[in-house]
Formats: sequence, structure tokens, C-alpha cells
Amino acid sequence: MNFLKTSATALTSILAGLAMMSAASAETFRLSHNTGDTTTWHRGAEKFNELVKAATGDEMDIRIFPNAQLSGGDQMRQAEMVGRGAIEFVITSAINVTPLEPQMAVFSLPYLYSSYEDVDATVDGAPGDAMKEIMLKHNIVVLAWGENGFREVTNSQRPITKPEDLAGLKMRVAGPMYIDVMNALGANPQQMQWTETFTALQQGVVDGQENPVGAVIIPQRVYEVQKYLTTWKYSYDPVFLGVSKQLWDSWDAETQEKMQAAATEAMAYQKQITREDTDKGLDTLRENGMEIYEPTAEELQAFRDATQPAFDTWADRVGTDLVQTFQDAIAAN
Ligand code: X2X
Repeated sequence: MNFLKTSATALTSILAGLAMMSAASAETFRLSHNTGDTTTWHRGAEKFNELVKAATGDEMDIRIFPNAQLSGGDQMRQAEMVGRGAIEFVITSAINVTPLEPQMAVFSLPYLYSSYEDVDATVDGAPGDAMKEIMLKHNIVVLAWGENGFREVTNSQRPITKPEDLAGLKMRVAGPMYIDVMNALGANPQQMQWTETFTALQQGVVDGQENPVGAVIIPQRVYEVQKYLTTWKYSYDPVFLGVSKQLWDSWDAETQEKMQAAATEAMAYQKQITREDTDKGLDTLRENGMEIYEPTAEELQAFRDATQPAFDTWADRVGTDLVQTFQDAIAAN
């Protein structure tokens, strides 16, 4: 009896010792993203952590920091910090990277895309690979593309059915290109951190904003502070999972392969749940009191025409050759 008790105690302490050893040898990396912990961005990050842990036998894991906490709340700074190795991983969207790399605005040019098929033909094709090369110059390895989605406009004042309805509306936007797009539409845009936007909408500092339905509007409960949504599909925004090149280069081929596989699978999952939540999203929003306007093809053309000056300005800035490779891939699809 005594013997059994002693050996059980010994076993317990051996097991505890082993657990401590593996905890000590586990390597934890930080992943920054700039939305809340209910979004599909966050769920994609959690999936990545799960897969990394499984692939490395818990020797590596990922700690997720939402709301751009690691960059002091500045969503545009995350990518730059990853580039110089101050943060290991990031999930962020293309528009957030435009201050670092203006060419990333190519994805989000107004009305470049009219369907998911067009999106997939470019993001998963040669144009997406070309953008990975461009990001590598900033010491960011883009491991996989996910989806923020088609950005839909919401506001608290009135239904938007035509460009003129935006006149004078105070619109929160995420990045520089959207300032030009909103100005072309006659709105009154202002750039603001996403984390400050809910309160700004609630207090009427701004009247409206634009974001994707499945990835952001629903999980972050934008419907609580906005009455009207128009499915104008004016701009597509991909997300990506990126890692600091410095860290990437420090790994052997086997570790790189594990990380790449985990990233590919996690972002495929993130894209899938984003599309699912977007598909059922309009019903959810109606149930929560929003009034939805779905423009006809003709009405969409009016928005497309009105935003053409911003398209042209940004196509020049991005480089018309790069824009052409996107348009060619779309046309060939
Ligand atoms: O800030 C936004 O609007 C968001 C969350 O969609 C982006 O990160 C671009």
C-alpha cells in the first residue's frame, strides 16, 4: 500500500516535471490582427494556432492579439512591425498595408471585381503570387490569402440607392484610397481606426462606414448603431496571414513546410466561414432591424461611373501594368 502510494507520488512528480519541460521548450509566437475576437479573422487565427500546435506536437504555438493591441491600436502599423521582426505574425487586410505598400491597393480598386469567381481567379492565381513577391520586399512572407470580403456601405441617416444619397454624409473609412472614393461620391470621409469606429457611430461623430457583412459587420454588431445597408459591392478586400521574413528564414525546411501547411489550411477555413456568414448575413441583419437595399445592375453602374475618377487615380499609383494583369486574369476567367 505504502509502496503503491510512494510510486504514485513519484509518477506524479515525474509527469509534472515532463509537463514543465515541454512547457519550457514550447515556443510562443505573437499574431496581431486588427478586428475584435468575434470575427472570422480571429477564428482563422485560432485555427492557425490549433494546426501549428498539432503539427509541432505542441512545441510551437501562437498567441493571438486582437484589436491591433500590439501596435498601440494603430491598424496600419502592424505590417511594418512584422517587416522589422517586432511582431512575428499578422492577419490583416490589403487596405491596411497601403501606407507601407501602395500597390496593395490594387485588390480594392472600386468595382475591379464583380464576383467571387473573379476574386479567386486573381487572388489564387498569378496576380496573387505577384503581390506576395511585392510584400517580400518589405520582409513580410505572405503565407496565405483569406477574405475580409466585399465592403458594403452602412449609415444611420437614409437608404443609399444612388451616388447622390451619399452627399454630405460623414463616412468613416479605413485607408487612403477610400478617402478618394468617398470624395468622388460627394461624401465627407474621415480616416479612423476600426477600434474607435463603433463608438464614433454610436455617438454620431460619423454617420456611416463600409465593411464586409460576414467578416466584420455581423460579428462586431455594427447593426446596433446603423440602420441602413446597401449591397453595392464597391470594393473587395482580401486578408492575408503573414510572417516576419527574419523568423521564416530562421526555420529549417521541415518547419517552414509545417507552417505553410497550417497557414494554407487556416486561411482556406477563414475564407469558407466568411463566405458562409456573408451568404446568410442579410437575413441576420434584417432580423436585427436593419433596412437592406440591394441595387440593380443599372444602379451599380451609376456607382461604378461615379467612382471612376478614384479608380483612375489609384490605378496610376498602383501601376497600370499591375492593374492590367488583374484585369487580364479576370477577363480570361
Ligand atoms: O478597418 C476596417 O474597416 C477593417 C476592419 O475592415 C479593416 O481592417 C480594413
